[in-house]
Amino acid sequence: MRDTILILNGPNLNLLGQREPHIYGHETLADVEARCRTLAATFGLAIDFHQSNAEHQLIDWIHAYRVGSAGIVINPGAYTHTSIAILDALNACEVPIIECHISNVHRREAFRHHSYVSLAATAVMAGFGTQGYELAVRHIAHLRGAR
Ligand code: CA2
Repeated sequence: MRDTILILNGPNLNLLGQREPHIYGHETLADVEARCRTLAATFGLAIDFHQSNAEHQLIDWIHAYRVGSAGIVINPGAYTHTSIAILDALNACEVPIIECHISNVHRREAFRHHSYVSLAATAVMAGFGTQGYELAVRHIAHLRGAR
């Protein structure tokens, strides 16, 4: 647990690589998972990687990792912009939280410009494509070195 990063993906991200490649790229979530695992291993870290379309499931995973894990990387999907429940769960966390968006939400529709999750996040990534997940893993490894 101490050496494990939880990577969470919210609604519709199971479709990654299958639709809207001009926004989200061609990689699937399985590709992202594999690259994060390989990178994390170089830091002696493990990855627990999950996707759900259900808000309560995401919250249950956050609760399970909120204390004692290496950190949480979360792409909450559209819940970013709507979910006070996910914000409350993240506010109960004692570990670093990296909010990760594949697209640059600030170049998109106005409703994507506000994030509840950012109120609890240690750091926020947007617009790095799927590479953002690896950058987030790298940053958690960096923070651990500093702890
Ligand atoms: O840019 C991101 O990573 C987002 O979190 C993705 C969410 C969107 O609601 C946020 O505003 C920004 C949407 C995820 C939908 O994922 C799909 C992937 C491929 C095809 C269709 C949907």
